[in-house]
Amino acid sequence: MPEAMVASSASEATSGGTTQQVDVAVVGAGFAGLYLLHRLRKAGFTALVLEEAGDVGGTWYWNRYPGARCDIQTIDYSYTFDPELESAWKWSEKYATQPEILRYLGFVADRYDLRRDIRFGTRITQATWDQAAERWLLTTDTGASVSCRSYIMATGCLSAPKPPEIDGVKDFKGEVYFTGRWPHDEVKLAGKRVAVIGTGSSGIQSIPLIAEQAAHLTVFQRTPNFALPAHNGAAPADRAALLEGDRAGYREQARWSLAGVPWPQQMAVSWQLSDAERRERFEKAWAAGDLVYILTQLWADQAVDVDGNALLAELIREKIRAIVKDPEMAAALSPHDHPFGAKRPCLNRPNVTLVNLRQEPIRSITASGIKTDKRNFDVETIVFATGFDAMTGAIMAVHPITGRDGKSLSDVWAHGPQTYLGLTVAGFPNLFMITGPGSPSVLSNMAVSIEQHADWVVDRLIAMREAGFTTIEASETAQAGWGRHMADCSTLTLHRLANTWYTGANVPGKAWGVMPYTGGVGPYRSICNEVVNGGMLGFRLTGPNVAEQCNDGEIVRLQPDVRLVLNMLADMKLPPIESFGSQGARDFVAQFNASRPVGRPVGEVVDGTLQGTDGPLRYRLYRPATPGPHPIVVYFHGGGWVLGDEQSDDPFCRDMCRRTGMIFVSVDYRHAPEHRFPTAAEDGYAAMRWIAEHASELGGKPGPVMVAGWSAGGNIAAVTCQLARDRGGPQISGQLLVCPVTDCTFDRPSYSDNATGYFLTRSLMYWFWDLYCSPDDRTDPRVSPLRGNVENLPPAFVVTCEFDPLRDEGVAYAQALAAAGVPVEQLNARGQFHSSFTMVDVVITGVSGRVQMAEALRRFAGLPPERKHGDEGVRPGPTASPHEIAA
Ligand code: NA7
Repeated sequence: MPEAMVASSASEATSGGTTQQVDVAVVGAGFAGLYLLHRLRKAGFTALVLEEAGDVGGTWYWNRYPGARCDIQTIDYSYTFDPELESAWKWSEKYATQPEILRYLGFVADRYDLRRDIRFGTRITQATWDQAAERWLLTTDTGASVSCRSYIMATGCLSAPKPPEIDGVKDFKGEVYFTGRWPHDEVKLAGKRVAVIGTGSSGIQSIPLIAEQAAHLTVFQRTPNFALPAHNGAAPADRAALLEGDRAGYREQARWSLAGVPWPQQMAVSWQLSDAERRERFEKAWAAGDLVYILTQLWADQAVDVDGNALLAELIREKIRAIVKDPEMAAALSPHDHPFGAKRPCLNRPNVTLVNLRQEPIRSITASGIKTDKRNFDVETIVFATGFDAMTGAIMAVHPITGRDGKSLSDVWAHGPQTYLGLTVAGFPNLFMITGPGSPSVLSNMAVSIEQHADWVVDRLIAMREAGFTTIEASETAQAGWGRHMADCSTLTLHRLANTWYTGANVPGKAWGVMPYTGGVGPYRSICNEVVNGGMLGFRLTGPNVAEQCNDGEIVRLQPDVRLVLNMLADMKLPPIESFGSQGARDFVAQFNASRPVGRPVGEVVDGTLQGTDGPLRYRLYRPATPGPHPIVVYFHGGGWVLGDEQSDDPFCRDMCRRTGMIFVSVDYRHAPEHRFPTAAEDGYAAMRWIAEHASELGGKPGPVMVAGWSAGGNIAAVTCQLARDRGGPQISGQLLVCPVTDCTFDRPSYSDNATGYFLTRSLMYWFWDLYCSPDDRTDPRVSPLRGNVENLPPAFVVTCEFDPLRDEGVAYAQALAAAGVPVEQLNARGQFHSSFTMVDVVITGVSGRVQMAEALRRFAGLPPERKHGDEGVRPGPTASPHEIAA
């Protein structure tokens, strides 16, 4: 190994040795550290990399166990910053082996002459922020210390092996190896009795190769993992052609994709596809042997919905049963306890006998082997493939990291990592992490994420230098906001449902939480850019000769899926809906609805007509698959009294029908401008009356009905309750008002806070009001129920959304009901917009709200709560908890 050569930048003697002075110190000489060094140097900073290992490579230096390979196709797992580098290196295989990746990193180090600024064989023992000097002091195990203005942890996510928490490891007389710290000298396993503990990626990759050498191999498996064939070989011609055809375009697409590999977003949902179509897609993915492909390309709900995921998991288990003939062994190898993709699946497959630790847990390790509850296994070598203290382990290995006011990072992170953007931590000025917890990191193509992080950090350092700032620090507000956004994102995926290193659950005592950012690489990149464009939002910047700058705030207040939807709509640059005219707006809505995911199946959908005041009105009835009779909910669609019909909220009605186990009857009341006030209100009341009178014929329970409605439909539902009370019935047992219109004034703050940018605009509301109701009529309780008598009304569940012009009038109505003694619960949905709850299967974060709505309706009907859909597992968290404002 070449001796480290270190740049002779300014150094000064200290009592413990010399202290080298640099602008930036980077810890780690893996993918991230190497690129950082290259960029920092080019930007004119003095920079030094400190690396514990004897050479470059990071994770790929240490993880050299037999069979170690990457699981992202290597053409994607490469640096992209220099086209000349790209043409100078050719990967030999689709999934390169560890030695080839290590050679590549060595090649990069040589090409840019990086080693001269890397101090190898040096471990950082402590890092301390010196507030007066505005510098970090890094202490090392060699005695020489480093003083730097900025300190960058490029320590990797999977680089601190998890210590084996099994009793007796020290008693074992044979040889012990860790896959994550495999020796550089040859390990002789030939003819030996070997045990491998762990069947994650490292175990599964190494087992076949160890089995080839060992006389006998015993594999100790606690949790079976999904393993897929990798079909390794040359890079697939189609992917290579795509890359070669337009290298810059391909790379750019990767940067904006969800996982850092350019695959399109799947639109078809699982229940839209037939069995045969699903199978065909699955077989194609199985044959492709591509992790990102099978994780993202089968159907849109595979990673976000328990049912959609279960279909895929069962297809994989079918494959396992077909390959492993012994049914007992096949069962032992078949994962059932976690959704596919929630643990990192493995490409490859073990074919050895194994010990199922679920049936006979390891008691201890003895001098001669491994003792389980049932047996003793005599072995000469134990290989621990037991994984890593992921994401935080390598950062916390520098201990203590002491920030401003003597704060220790391990204290700040005692209950789990808190970061701003996964890049910085409040209280730790000028400290950066590359692919830290809170960034897409391990849920992405690391090469893409590393380049983005390194570029972002170095660009900020350059900008600070130009502006005269010497410190940068995340604010507590920004960090707390990022924590909320992280939690919101994690409700979107199924990662929360598995005990994995993604959540810290693999390390006893570690705080639980989904550590990587699950919102995707492209969205994350745009957020990082927005922080910069927003004047370094959420960062405090100081410098000796400039005024302090702190543009404080939260970078993402919308729910992540709402943000995606709104960004998509903004990209479409649509003219305002009101500019289409009423018919044009109806056509637009019809077209828009045609492109949404189809609603989920219910027991039966029946179209019919009912008798309104002036003639027939259409309705659509959604019947649950369970035996009836069912309670009935009369539903009024949204659309500002102008747009929509009995089918326009189809996915919402289906979803609520499934969740409540109730009949939903969606009514097509007449619309403005053809039919102005009070037609919609009177149609609503008449329809409700007819449905209540015909409940039995419709298959419903006779007796009180419930009403529900969204937006203008919420207005009609609220009005219907007042009319039913005043006109002698029929009896209504509860009202669900989702973002209802309740009043004709436009001066509440939500009308200005959310006037534009959230799809339902203030000007669209003005237009709806103008078409439906003349100014003279607007205070009539049949259109402004808030102006009416709100006493003695049925119990209500009122939903309001933070980013909705109608938010405050919904809140006002709930408060008025409560003040009048009506039992009311109110859901203030944080980060949601007007359409969040009706955009079923698009705005997934709306699930927890719909679960609460369904529970409220069941309470109104006197039914017990029912939890039968997998997605109720979504932790409501702080997103949308109903708060009872009156009993
Ligand atoms: P993983 O994926 O964390 O796998 C570790 C394996 O070791 C897994 O099967 C664990 O079972 C098992 N394990 C861990 N501790 C024990 C104990 N105490 N007893 C028995 N079995 C145990 O780590 P890898 O190194 O394989 O892969 C990490 C990542 O590197 C991978 O995802 C790729 O991205 C590259 P468990 O599942 O916890 O029941």
